[in-house]
Amino acid sequence: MAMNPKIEKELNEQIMWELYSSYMYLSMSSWYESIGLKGFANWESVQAQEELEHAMKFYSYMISRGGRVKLQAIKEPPTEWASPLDAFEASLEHEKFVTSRINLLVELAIEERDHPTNNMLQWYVDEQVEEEANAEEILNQLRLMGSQGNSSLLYMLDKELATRVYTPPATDKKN
Ligand code: OFO
Repeated sequence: MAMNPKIEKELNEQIMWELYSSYMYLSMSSWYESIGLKGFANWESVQAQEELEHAMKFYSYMISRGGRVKLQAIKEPPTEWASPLDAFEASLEHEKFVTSRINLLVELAIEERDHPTNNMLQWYVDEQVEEEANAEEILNQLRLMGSQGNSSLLYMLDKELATRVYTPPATDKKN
């Protein structure tokens, strides 16, 4: 059993983008640690773990379809940002890019009549709605504080972001 080569190529590229997402959020996490925003650092580290999970979900799917996974180079992420506002603007922009990649994959699966791949991708379609909404929600709070940041509000938001916990995926066969 072999995979459609066009789909296989794009899924391999997508694994790289998900790993890049993980790398970028981990880089954000370390930057937040360096400026003393431990709650923000926690939030980004959970995000980095979720992105690894996204990459592994594609990986397992490819293997289950007889595809050949070929890992690609992951580019170096930025290591600092001008402010938390700047970092969340970059996150939202990146998630919009990832959404456009998922849409492209769905369109390709439909074009190639690859129904299982189209079906698998619907999880990512829903996930991207959540990914963009999460980044946007925090971005809006940061915008309300003003670009200079109101330190007591920032402290409160940091406390809130400290509560995010990584939940490993359920061991459902589809996940
Ligand atoms: Fe994988 O969702 Fe963000 O990038």
